[in-house]
Amino acid sequence: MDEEKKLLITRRPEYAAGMKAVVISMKNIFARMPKSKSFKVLNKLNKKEGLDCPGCAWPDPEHRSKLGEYCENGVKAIAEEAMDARATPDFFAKYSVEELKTKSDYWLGQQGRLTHPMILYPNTTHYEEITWAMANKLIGANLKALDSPNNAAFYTSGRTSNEAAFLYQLFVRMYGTNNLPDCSNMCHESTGVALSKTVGIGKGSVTLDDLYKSDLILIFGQNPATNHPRMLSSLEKAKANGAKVVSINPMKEIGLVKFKNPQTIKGIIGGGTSISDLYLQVHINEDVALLKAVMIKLYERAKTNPLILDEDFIANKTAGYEEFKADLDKQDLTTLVKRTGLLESEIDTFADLLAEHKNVITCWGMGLTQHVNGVDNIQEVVNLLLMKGSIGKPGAGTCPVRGHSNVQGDRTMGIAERPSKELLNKISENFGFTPPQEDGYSVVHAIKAMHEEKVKVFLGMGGNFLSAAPDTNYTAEALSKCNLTAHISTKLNRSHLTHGKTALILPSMGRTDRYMKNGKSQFVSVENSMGVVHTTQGLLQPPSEFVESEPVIVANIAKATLDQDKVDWDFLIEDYANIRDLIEKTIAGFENYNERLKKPLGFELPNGARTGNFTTPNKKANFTVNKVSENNCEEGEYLMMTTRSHDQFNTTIYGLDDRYRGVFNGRMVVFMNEDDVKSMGLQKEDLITLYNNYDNIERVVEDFAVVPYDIPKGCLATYFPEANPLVPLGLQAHSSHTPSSKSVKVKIRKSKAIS
Ligand SMILES: Nc1nc2c(c(=O)[nH]1)N[C@H]1C(S)=C(S)[C@@H](COP(=O)(O)OP(=O)(O)OC[C@H]3O[C@@H](n4cnc5c(=O)[nH]c(N)nc54)[C@H](O)[C@@H]3O)O[C@H]1N2
Ligand SMILES: Nc1nc2c(c(=O)[nH]1)N[C@H]1C(S)=C(S)[C@@H](COP(=O)(O)OP(=O)(O)OC[C@H]3O[C@@H](n4cnc5c(=O)[nH]c(N)nc54)[C@H](O)[C@@H]3O)O[C@H]1N2
Ligand code: SF4
Ligand SMILES: [Mo]
Repeated sequence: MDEEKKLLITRRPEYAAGMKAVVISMKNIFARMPKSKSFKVLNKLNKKEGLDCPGCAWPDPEHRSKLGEYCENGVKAIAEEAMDARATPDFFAKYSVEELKTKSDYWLGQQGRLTHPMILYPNTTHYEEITWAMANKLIGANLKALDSPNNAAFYTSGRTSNEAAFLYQLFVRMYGTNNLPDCSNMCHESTGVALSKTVGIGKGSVTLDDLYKSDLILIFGQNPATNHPRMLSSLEKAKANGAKVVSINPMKEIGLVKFKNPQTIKGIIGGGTSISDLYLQVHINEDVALLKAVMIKLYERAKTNPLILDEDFIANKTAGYEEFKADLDKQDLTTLVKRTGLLESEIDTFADLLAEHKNVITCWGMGLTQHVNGVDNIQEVVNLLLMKGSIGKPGAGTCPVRGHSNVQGDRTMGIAERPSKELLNKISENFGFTPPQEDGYSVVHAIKAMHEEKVKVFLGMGGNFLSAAPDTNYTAEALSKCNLTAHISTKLNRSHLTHGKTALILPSMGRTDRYMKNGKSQFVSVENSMGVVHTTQGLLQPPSEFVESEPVIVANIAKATLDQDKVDWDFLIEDYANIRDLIEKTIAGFENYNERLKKPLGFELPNGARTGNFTTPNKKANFTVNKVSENNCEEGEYLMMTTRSHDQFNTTIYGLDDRYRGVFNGRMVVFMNEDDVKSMGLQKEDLITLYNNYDNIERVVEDFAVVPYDIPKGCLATYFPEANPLVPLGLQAHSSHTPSSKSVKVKIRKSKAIS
């Protein structure tokens, strides 16, 4: 990949995937590792008892394709982790931290796997090698020196296994804090909050089988062709069974239009499968307005055909219906329709589809969660499902599509800054200490606390906190104020370069690495987006003898920090089955954990909403009253979303193309409606500056090239993390505190010509 190549903006392709996806994925992996090694891993990828893909959390089907049950982006995730390149101590001796800061995220990633624990001492310029023993001692000493355990924050990113996550939260709580901010806070937290309140479980209710049985699938704010590519195969199967699909998304995402499945003859030589029967290009953050409008129209249709609604379900299984209905009756349809930016006839077609079909599934991604009213968005989706009685029965329900491959499992294991009383009681019962009871810091709270110098030690279990977080400049200041920042990482990233007074990089094994203990190869377990827990086993030689597995790293930090004898950390890491025995005792739903993991497909966790047993306090599914968004842009203001390109996994940049949107060799772009481009006197590829002014602070990013695109007027799209400096920390969802990175008001001006 050549970073010097000129930006190229072309027409979008007509479909997603096809043979091109296969060719590109193979090119990508062969550029990073030998063919023999590539095939060795790919042969095991997503096989029963094999290696779980480190990419997204989309579940594996029961019957796996002989051609390989993985996608282009799964291959890229493997290649990025298992690549042959190495960032050794020599590399760190060659480049100062200041020099590394000038490099792109893509370049940093291409330097390869980390091989040794490294330290940056105060007031020095280069990372140097350190032993594990010294590194652990330093972390322990820094943690012990704090006035209160609440002066430390312990971040987690969602690739961490169940075993490592369980040990990590146990260590953190024994140390004495619930400061466990998590990538979930920036991701599906709004989902967790909304679903817990309305249906009693913060996870989705459907299985893959439900998708195949559904008659109508609604996909809100999600781009599966890039972020959950195998979801397209599941949608193809659902469509073959007769399901209709409606996509609700401001941007025209090509994978939601047409898919060519490279695993079928039809996909290779045929015309492919049309995915969406209806594509609603709603204005950014007007999903509540759209849902209200379509629900009003459903009631109109129900006057002549009451069977459209499930009155029995509403009467027997739900609460809050009167308030919900009374509020809906007060809404003005014309105003709602106007807010959506859609034609009323499009909303009529949507209402007809909803009226004609009984079993509805709603899928959603970051397009619903990352708004100030993110929780309202999801609660309103639930209202629609409840009207239709479409939850708790086959072929219907909620399907939030999770991001990281084990983000859901990490939460189940107790990575939570607001833990349930049930979890805390179990910990106290099993481990003989009283865990902290007060809420800890979420991501945005942790950033503020670091900035205010209330948090002085930051430990990251995976992830790239600086680049993932909002308000990049403020977050950088916050991290710089810490005494110690330490990251357990597989690859070099920007969070290692904006650091506390002392900084540590602790090299970790990833999914693909084989972990041997006492001559036995250990496996770990993970939970997918549909609540199925199963094993994953690495098979490659780790990058160096100094790279440790995550549970071992946690156990050794715990030993260096805690003066206790309640947990025998060495025994736990002797055999990971010992950790699973403790999980079984502590976390509901994990009875016979070790035994049940022997089943090739793993096992399903209990899910009340799936069976119609709502575990809310009133034992009902709850209707709610939700407000439409409060985004009213003034003249010259746009609403900007930050989204993913096809060549990235969050802050890891695999390449510089976004081929499904026709953009090549560049990421500093802004997608804009063609009329807006014209009315601003701009042209394709003009460089513009984006800026805003929240809380009297001007936030600015410069030199983004204009890409005219099929997106509603008044809406802009940029890539994450390049546009994160524009997302104010204070702009966050009510109740979930998720940064509002999909609706940021910005203004634009032409950048000064570079002479
Ligand atoms: N290859 C790859 N796979 C990934 C990731 C990755 O970066 N790369 N990231 C992983 C992670 S952690 C996550 S959380 C998921 C994310 O997966 P997605 O949820 O698909 O994430 P985004 O790319 O942020 O895109 C969200 C979609 O929401 C739309 N959208 C934006 N604003 C609105 C709105 O107001 N309303 C509606 N209806 N739609 C809106 C955008 O146009 C876009 O299509 O993917 C996971 N999988
Ligand atoms: N503006 C904006 N901001 C966003 C988003 C957005 O849509 N827009 N999306 C948000 C979302 S949904 C999420 S989930 C967050 C993601 O936030 P994070 O989870 O913090 O970010 P990642 O980029 O996934 O983390 C990548 C790093 O994880 C490390 N890593 C990878 N695999 C492993 C492993 O197996 N073990 C260990 N120990 N380390 C590993 C590598 O060092 C790599 O550099 O970003 C959020 N930020
Ligand atoms: S859909 Fe997700 S989990 Fe499956 S192979 Fe692709 S990236 Fe991996
Ligand atoms: Mo995410």
